[in-house]
Amino acid sequence: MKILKIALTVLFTMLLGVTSSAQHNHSGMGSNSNMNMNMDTPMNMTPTKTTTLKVWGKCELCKARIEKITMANGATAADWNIKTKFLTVNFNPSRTNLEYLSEKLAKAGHDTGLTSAKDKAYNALPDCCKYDRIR
Ligand SMILES: [Cu+2]
Repeated sequence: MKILKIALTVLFTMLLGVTSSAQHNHSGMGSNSNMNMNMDTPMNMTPTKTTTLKVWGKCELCKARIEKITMANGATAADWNIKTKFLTVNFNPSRTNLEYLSEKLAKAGHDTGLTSAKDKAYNALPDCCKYDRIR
């Protein structure tokens, strides 16, 4: 019985070690592979942050694209309002940040409150998504 207890303790310690080293290896931005695993890990003590960013767009396709890009780049929640053009985003500041998300959205053709999309990126949007640019 005692041996079993020791074996379990060792196993548990090993599992803990694996989990915590896996977490440390994630600097966040490039890879999405293990994102779901880390999102709700109780060991992850950094509080998430909710903020808004103006993102220009036009239709439901824009909404899907904007939210998809935001989620793919480290956000834990994303909701773009088609009327107000505000993206409400929740993220862990140790994983991503608003400037980074903004640049990714601009690369897909969406101007934001922080970043202007290149003309080339805007022109590559489907016709239904060509919102009126203010600049
Ligand atoms: Cu659209």
